[in-house]
Amino acid sequence: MQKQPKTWRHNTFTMSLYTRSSALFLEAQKSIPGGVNSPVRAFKSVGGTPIFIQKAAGAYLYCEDQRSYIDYINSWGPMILGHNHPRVIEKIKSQLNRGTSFGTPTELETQMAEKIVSMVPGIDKVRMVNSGTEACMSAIRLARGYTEREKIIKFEGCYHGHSDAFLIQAGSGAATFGSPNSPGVTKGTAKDTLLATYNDLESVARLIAQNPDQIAAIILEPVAGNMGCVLPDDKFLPGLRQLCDKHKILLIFDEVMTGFRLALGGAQEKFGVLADIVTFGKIIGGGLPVGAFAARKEIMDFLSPLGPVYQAGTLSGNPIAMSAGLETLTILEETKPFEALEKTTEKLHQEIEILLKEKGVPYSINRLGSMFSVFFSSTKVVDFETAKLANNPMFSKFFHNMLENGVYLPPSSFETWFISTEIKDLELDKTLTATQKALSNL
Ligand code: KE4
Repeated sequence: MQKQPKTWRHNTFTMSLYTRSSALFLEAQKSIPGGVNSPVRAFKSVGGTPIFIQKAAGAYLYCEDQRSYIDYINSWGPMILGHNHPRVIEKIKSQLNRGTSFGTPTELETQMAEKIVSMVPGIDKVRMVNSGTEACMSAIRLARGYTEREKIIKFEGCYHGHSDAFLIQAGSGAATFGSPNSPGVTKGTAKDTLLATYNDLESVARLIAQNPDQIAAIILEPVAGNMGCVLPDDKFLPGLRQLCDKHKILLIFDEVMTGFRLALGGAQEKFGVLADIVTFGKIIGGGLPVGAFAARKEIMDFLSPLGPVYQAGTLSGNPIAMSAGLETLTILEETKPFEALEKTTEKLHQEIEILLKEKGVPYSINRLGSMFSVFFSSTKVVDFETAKLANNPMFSKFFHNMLENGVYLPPSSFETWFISTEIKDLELDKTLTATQKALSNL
């Protein structure tokens, strides 16, 4: 018997369910670090062996072992319209016949930029990139170039991609600056990233007072999705806006997850608070690699080739990705599914809550729009510290029980469930039946 990979923790029963996925995972690990191209896919947080997906359609994923799952990951957010939306596929196909990449300006990019500007408040110009990481990394460089300041403030538990400035954890005790949370990130980089506590305006004011006139930007997820779903309290976003105005700091909303999900105009529209720079990803690519960052003209014109702040990308504004993203945004604009998505998510929340109460397990639930998280903890989750109190082993068991009952949740309690327009009553009923079985076997 071949040596099992250290992440192998399926029991024999489960192994038999996923023979092909298990074999593919063993194979993948020979040529891809950890067998995956993004760590969270490896199931390390929940244990067991990742399922290899062969295809998807609508609300469903179909794995290599001929099993189907109701999908609550939706590729970590992009597939708000469900998988393989016919209109999106049609646009991709027709662009394919015209070529895949030119490295020149195309009208599609202008149409995409104009569409985003027409939907999102407070911005005049957009620069396309290829991922959320690139969008957030570029936004920080632009903020530093524009303000001629070097430090940034981010929040514990918020994730803005894997560029060095963001892979920072809270410094020890009195130190106001952070320390690297990954090898390869230098102390020099870490000293310019300050860590505040989500929903704690005082922690931000303190950092500003300790670093007068040195902070270029404050960046946050206006609704956090990377410590599970955590909502801003009523005063948080307006309070940050006031602090930024007072101290001439740029406010950056990382809307890679919330953009075009909470509303056409994202969190800015939902909460009525305008950022200075907004970053996007996920949904604007319609399933293809796209990121973007946007701001008012006076800031964006600092970008090369107009201004001194350099930023570039071989495949930025790629015509296939623009076709998929443009059609996705157009469908969202035409159908305005946000109220229906909120109703579906509310029903899921209410029904799951009844089952959790019946089971008698400690839980708290956070939800906004089509973002949703169940924490196995009786403590309300308002920041990273309270998120960390949740019972991860219980979540892991729940995750695998749901998987075995045909429901694919994000494989970490520090992630958000994403609801797509293709989750209808049938899928809700199946999900609740699966939840009842999953809780009974906890
Ligand atoms: P990407 O570089 O992964 O496209 O985007 C980084 C990013 C930036 N900002 C926010 C708010 C994000 O949620 C993300 C990426 N989200 C994770 C899931 N929580 C992507 C999944 C993964 O890392 O594989």
